[in-house]
Amino acid sequence: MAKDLRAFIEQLAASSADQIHMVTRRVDRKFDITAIADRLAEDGRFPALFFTDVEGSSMPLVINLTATYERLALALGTSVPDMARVYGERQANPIQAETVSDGPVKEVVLKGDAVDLSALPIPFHNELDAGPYITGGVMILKDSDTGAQNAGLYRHQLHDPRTLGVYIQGSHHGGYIYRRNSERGAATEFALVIGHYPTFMLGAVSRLPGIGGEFAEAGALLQEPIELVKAETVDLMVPAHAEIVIEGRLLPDETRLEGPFGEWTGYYVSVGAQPVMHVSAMTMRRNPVYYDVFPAGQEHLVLGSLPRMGTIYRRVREAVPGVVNVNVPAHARTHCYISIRKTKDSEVKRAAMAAISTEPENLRCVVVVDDDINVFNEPEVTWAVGTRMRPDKDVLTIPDWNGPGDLLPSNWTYTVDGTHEPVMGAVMILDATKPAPPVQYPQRARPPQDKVREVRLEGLLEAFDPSLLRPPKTLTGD
Ligand SMILES: Cc1cc2nc3c(=O)[nH]c(=O)nc-3n(C[C@H](O)[C@H](O)[C@H](O)COP(=O)(O)O)c2cc1C
Ligand SMILES: [Mn+2]
Repeated sequence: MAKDLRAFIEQLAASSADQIHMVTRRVDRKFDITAIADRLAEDGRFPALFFTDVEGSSMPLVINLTATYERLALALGTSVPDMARVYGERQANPIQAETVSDGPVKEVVLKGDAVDLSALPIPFHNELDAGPYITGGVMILKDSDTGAQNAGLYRHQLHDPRTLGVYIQGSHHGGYIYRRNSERGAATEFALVIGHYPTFMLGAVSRLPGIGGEFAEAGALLQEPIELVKAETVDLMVPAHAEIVIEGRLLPDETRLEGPFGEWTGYYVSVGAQPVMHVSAMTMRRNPVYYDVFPAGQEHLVLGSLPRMGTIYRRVREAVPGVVNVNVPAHARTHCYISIRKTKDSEVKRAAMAAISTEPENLRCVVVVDDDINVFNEPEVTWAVGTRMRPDKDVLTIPDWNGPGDLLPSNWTYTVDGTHEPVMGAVMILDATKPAPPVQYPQRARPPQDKVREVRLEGLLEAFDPSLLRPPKTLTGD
């Protein structure tokens, strides 16, 4: 069976009862869905939520499906401590997509006036969002110079039942393709894919050299080729096993006000004139599941960070072969923790430099630790910073490293009269490693680790018996 959205939902439900929950009570698409997810997040819970009754839509909606590293690791068939390495290694071996003649995404074909995007359960997510947003859509565009298909995950405001907006950051390929076509006065065809196996979304978010290659990347992550079918009204190939595909055109230089929208930084930043997407067709399964990403929350961060972690791991390994692991924490995509088996003091800066050159826009704080520190255990990382770093020597700040402006609010200055100007931002490298051998540093105090690994907890811990604290009964007859 091809790996698709529903295959992953089933896999998840089978993996553990806590991973996915169903909500059958009717919810309003205006904030009910994200309010429930946010309430759970307050308690540190990020289960996938399957809503069966969204007001005004007959389609179920799944949010938070891709909100934790554990679930993304499950999709990759690996574990969290191994996922950056696995991701980096698979990236190096793309698997080309295959063309097929038909697929489940064609079970229903709607064209022209028959399309009504308001039939999709597109939510309003955060309080000041300008409207409902499609947050889990992968947009496919074709590079008119090479014919290569490019894919990226971008935000799409619902303007009206057959019109969407799109915000593409300047350096991303999607924007480049659209600008180039606009310069020539040509329209840009698009296909917007909603709902697939999580690795398809990860492939679309991966930062690849040159335009295109995302489907082959997704195939590598999936370990099987993505199957593609011809779109109905545009000259593009779309995944046969998607839930929903929306097709249409962007007209040259046509813009409409887009935003505000709560972004991955946790702020509303960008509002402005952005390209407009005119819809010509929608194809889908007979019973599609609408895939939604909770923006400005952990799901947005995790989905954006794993592809970067994989790339950072690969680049750092080129610079420092003794790299052990990399974590971009789920709650702070601006941070990166790298553990290395250090042999020379210079390896710290080399590792950090490799990481920041991979991810120049977003990283603010890179912490390098020794190999005895688990980078996925943040208290341990903080402990290493507190006990192995000397702030006067081990902090390196690189000014004017990124920006000016863009999505990070600290890359702007703000004035009391309400104006703001873009400025350059800096990055900080913290060396929280011990001096390289043969220098001796005090030993870490803990029980022997081989002894800890031998502990078997099953059946070890029993319910406490309070009678143990009562005085022993005196013998009868005294
Ligand atoms: C949930 C999520 C939402 C995203 N939204 C946007 C967006 O609105 N605009 C954008 O330019 N990039 C966005 N990205 C990042 C791009 O998908 C990513 O950088 C991708 O590699 C861009 O592909 P491209 O360079 O081929 O255009 C988002 C990523 C994630 C995970
Ligand atoms: Mn690309």
